[in-house]
Amino acid sequence: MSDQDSLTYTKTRFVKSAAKLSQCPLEIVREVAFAGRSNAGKSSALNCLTGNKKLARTSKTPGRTQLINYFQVGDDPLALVDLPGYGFAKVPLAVKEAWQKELDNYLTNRQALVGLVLLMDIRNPLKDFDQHMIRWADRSAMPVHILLTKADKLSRGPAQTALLAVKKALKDISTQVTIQTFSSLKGDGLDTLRKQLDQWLLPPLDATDSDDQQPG
Ligand SMILES: Nc1nc2c(ncn2[C@@H]2O[C@H](COP(=O)(O)OP(=O)(O)OP(=O)(O)O)[C@@H](O)[C@H]2O)c(=O)[nH]1
Ligand SMILES: [Mg+2]
Repeated sequence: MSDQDSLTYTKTRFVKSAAKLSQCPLEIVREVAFAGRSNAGKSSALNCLTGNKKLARTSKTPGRTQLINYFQVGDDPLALVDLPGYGFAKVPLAVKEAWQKELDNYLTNRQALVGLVLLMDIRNPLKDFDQHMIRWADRSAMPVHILLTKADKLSRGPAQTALLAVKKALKDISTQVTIQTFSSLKGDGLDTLRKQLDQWLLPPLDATDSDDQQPG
């Protein structure tokens, strides 16, 4: 197991894509999921964090990530998870609903999940999907780390104003919520993100972790 103070995120590799909870890898005992509306920048953030532009597929066409994609960090049973983006308009409603159901099932029942990184475009935060996720996390006592993405699209003043506004809007949430600005393009905010992921993923893995098996 890791006895380091920080994980080496550049040592991250693709493990598998799961279409539903029952396909999620059992060997992973602890994971952090990246969630957010389609086009929020989830795959870009993962690529930036791992220094591998080809790790997660990014696209100018929203809705490209349709599966629960697993990326293992180093040799420990730890993973980063790229979730399908929500809200892609061109996907038929029935498909959207099916995905929402799978996402809810994953969030509710995945034992390995220890934290959620919620990505929101800094110019357009706290949309319905984001609020839904935050409310779910609050009810489930799941810690959330919010990335206000594409911060390079705003200058420093407006970016800080947006950060403060989101902090204020979430001040009554009782689950652990941390918020930062982030730019995959510039790499701004990477250290803060790494520290949060380390906090969630690094504590020693004990026997109780691996005893928890998810239901099929
Ligand atoms: N300027 C800027 N553009 C970004 C940044 N992050 C992502 N983008 C762009 O936003 C678009 C969507 O990024 P993705 O990383 O594919 O978004 P996603 O959340 O994975 O989208 P889905 O897979 O559809 O859910 C791409 O064109 C990216 O190049 C950023 O920090 N700055
Ligand atoms: Mg994606």
